[in-house]
Parts: sequence; C-alpha cells; structure tokens
Amino acid sequence: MHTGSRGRAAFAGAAAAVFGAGVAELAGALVGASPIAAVGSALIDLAPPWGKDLAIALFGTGDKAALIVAVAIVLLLLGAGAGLIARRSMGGAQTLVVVLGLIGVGAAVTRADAPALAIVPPAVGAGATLLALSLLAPRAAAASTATRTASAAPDAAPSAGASRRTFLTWTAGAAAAGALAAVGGWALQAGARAATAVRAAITLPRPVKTATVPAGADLGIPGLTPAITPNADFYRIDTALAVPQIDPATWKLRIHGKVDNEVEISWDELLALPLEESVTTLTCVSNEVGGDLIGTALWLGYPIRHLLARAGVQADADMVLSTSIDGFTAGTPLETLTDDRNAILAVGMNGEPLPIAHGFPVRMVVPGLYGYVSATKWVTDLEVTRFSDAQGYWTPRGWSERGPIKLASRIDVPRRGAAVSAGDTVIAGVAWQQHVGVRGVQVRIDDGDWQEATLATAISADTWVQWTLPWAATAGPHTITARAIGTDGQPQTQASAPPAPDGATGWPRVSVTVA
Ligand SMILES: Nc1nc2c(c(=O)[nH]1)N[C@H]1C(S)=C(S)[C@@H](COP(=O)(O)O)O[C@H]1N2
Ligand SMILES: [Mo]
Repeated sequence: MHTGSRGRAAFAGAAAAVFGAGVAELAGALVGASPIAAVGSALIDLAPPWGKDLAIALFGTGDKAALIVAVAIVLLLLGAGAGLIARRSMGGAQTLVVVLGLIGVGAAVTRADAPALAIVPPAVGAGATLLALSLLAPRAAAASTATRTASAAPDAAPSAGASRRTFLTWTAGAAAAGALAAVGGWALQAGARAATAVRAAITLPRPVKTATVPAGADLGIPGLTPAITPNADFYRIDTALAVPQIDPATWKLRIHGKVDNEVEISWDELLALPLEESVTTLTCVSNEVGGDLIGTALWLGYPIRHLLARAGVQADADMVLSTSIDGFTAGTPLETLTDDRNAILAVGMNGEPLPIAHGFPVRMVVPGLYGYVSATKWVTDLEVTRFSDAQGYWTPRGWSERGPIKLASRIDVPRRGAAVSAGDTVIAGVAWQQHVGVRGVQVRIDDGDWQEATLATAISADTWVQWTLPWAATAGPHTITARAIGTDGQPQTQASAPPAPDGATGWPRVSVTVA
C-alpha cells in the first residue's frame, strides 16, 4: 500500500511539473524565449570543456536535442521529488518549486539574446506548478487514504475507487494540459525560428538613392540619445501578443478599393523596384512628455505614392486603410501618401531587413504622423477609401482619427535625479516635429530667462534634432525646463495634455540636485 501511495505522490508531483513546464514553454513562445532551452544553454555555458567534448562524442550533432531531453527528464524527476516531499511537508515541496523557478529565471535572464520579458515564462511556470501541486497533492493523499480504508473495510471499496479515479483524472488531465501547452509553444517557436532563419539569409538590394547622416547631427554627448537609434534599442508598440512570423515568399500586398486597377505585389517584385533610403523619426501617440516612445532609423523602402499612382486613385478617396497580417489597421490621410514626403513601404531598418518585431518583412513609415495612424507593421493590404467609410484600429477606441505629430522636446542630460556636480556642465536633449521641422530650442533654469540652446545639424525635417546648452551649475536643487520653437517661431505649448486622444503636450522638466 505504501508503495502505491508514494507512487501516486510522485506521479502528482511529476504531473504538476509537466503542467508548469508546459505553461512556461507556451509563455516562452509568446515572449520569444524558451525557458527549457535557456536552462540547456546555461548548462552549456557552465559545462567544463571535457563535459562538452563528452556530450559531442556521445550524441554528435544531436547533443543539443539530447541536452533538452535531459533537462526535461531532470525536471520530471524533481517534480516527482516535490510530490514525495509534499506528503510530509507542502512547504518543503513549494520551496523546491520556487528554487527551480529561480534557477529558470537565472538561466533566462543571463542569455545574451534574452528578451525584455525573459523573466516571465519561468516565473509563470513556477506559479503554475505550485497551483497544480496544491490541487494534485491532496488528491494523491485522499486516494491513498481511501485505499488504506478500503483494504481495512472492503465495503468502502467503491469510494476508494472513486477517489482514485478522481486523482487519476486530475493528474492525467494536468499532465495532458501541460504537454499540449508545450507542443503549442514549440509549434509557435518553430514558426519564429523559421522566420528568423529566412530573415538572416536575406541580402537587401542596394538603394538607388542613399541617405546620409551629416557629421554634425550627433553631438556625442554622454547620456544624450544617439541621432540614429540602434534596432535593439528601438521602442516597440503593437497589439500583437505573439509577433507575426511571415515568410516573405508568401507575402503579398494588395492595393484595392477606390482605385482604377487593383495592384498586387510580391516580395520579389518589391525588392526589384528602385528602393530608396530615408531617415525618419517614428513616434508613438502614447508618448508622455519626456517619454521614450520615439526612435530614429535609416529606412530602406519604396515610395507608396508610386504604387498608388500605378493603381490609379479615384477622385473621391481621402484615406488609405492599411491592414496588418494580424488584423491591426491604420487610417492614413491619402495626401500624406501621395505628396513628395518619404512615405514608404519599408523593408530595411538601419542596414538590416526589418527586425521581426518591427514588421518583417514589410511595414509602412510615414514622416509626420504618429505610428497608430501610419506605421502599420507586417502590412499586407492597402484599401483606398474615405474617412467617412472606414476607421483605423484605435479610432473607435478613443483616439483621434488623424494623428499629426505635435511639436515636442525632451531633456536627456542631466537625467531626472542625476547627481550633478557644481561647475561647468551641459544640458542636452532632442526636439521634433516630423515633416515640419524645429527652428530652435530654449531652456530655462528655475525661473530664469529662456536661453537659446544650440541645435545640432538636423538630418532633415522628418527627424528629431539634438540640442545642447552649456550650464554653470550652482549648488542646490534646480529645475530645468525646455521648449522647442516651431518653424513658425511659436514655442511649444506649455498647456499640459495627456496622450489621449491625439498626443501629449507640455514642457519637459527635469529636477536635479547639484552638489
Ligand atoms: N501591425 C501593427 N502595426 C503597428 C501597430 C500595431 O499594433 N500592429 N502599432 C502602431 C503603433 S501605435 C506604433 S507607435 C508603431 C510602433 O512601431 P515600432 O514598434 O516599430 O516602434 O507601430 C504601429 N504599427
Ligand atoms: Mo503608438
């Protein structure tokens, strides 16, 4: 009898581990990092050279698969162990699960390619394991008690059978749910790996028109955001829980609606067109005053106006509704896509194919408009229509139908609360109003006079511009305020407004204590 009850406890623990690991793998697929693979690769990092040699000798090129299987088996055994410990001490079993979760977190966050949310899958997995254990362990115990009662008193047998069946159903159910989640997660990750591999093999064509960043565009001040934002630091905003994984070979863009001829274009056809480089700053309408939902990249793409001309836009159209493969839509004023600005279908970002999270293989970039009405990632459809007939995703959700970018500035140096030493130092930041441009920036210390900051060389009116002002900092607390000056000579408005419905306003302010 005792063996049976131990067996059930171990089975319950192993099932809880399968459930937790499955949930963790599914979460891992969503954030882009498998926790089991992370533990495996942490082990590779930690293994002594002879261990690696031995593994390669034993398993050849299957060494990585063998390692993952080994991690999974160890996890199962530890789960069974937790189930056994739970018979005596639930707290002890929980501690073991938490420690395993922490090991998972440690492995996940120390990977070189760890995504921002890497901590989530192992943490969620440990939580799911604890939950499953708290449900299964008492049932294992109940089934065993019933077994003992049944052997003492044969008339209790049906109830023993019932509680054993309940135990079996719950435990097998938890293990099956975990296995299903893991398989689902791996399927998603297989899609991601495929898109990553295809992306890595792409060589983008040379542009027919290049863009250069003038030498004076970047002041190189420590702490000041660089003129060009590296892809890895570029802000990311979208509604996609799992990033769409598109094989460019299957990608197509359809242009239809109020046009004379529908146009359909494939990836190969798009790459064969004369592509142009342009530097454009993207901004999110949700950016708060002083916020970092803004970045600048060197884009490679094809002007949308040429494709619209090919389609022949009808006279009564005033909007293009772009749709992403995941259903997101943006409503862009037609004139911003047909005038001479660099509104493009982008395929390249800072010299690489678009990163998958930034719209691979093709996205829109339209200077002068917030992203939610223009910058559709993973775009597959352009419908030429009217504002009176169609709406983009965010419009019925309380955001303005149109989203021209407002004049804004940000103070990067010094940072809020930074330790500044008295004496000569600099204040620096960026200012922007894409497609309109910025004439100047003024800075005020406390209630002092507005001082004219020096602007860096602007890349173009479509990008942010860096600015700086020398500051003889005196000891004590100070508040620095900035305001951009528009091309019309008017300063950025002081009136503070929240991001909704059409973009935040107000002067950026940084308080520091000079010592
Ligand atoms: N498919 C899709 N494209 C999208 C969005 C989205 O949710 N889904 N969000 C938009 C918003 S609100 C912004 S600010 C920009 C952000 O682009 P980024 O993530 O490359 O910085 O993408 C736009 N394109
Ligand atoms: Mo946005």
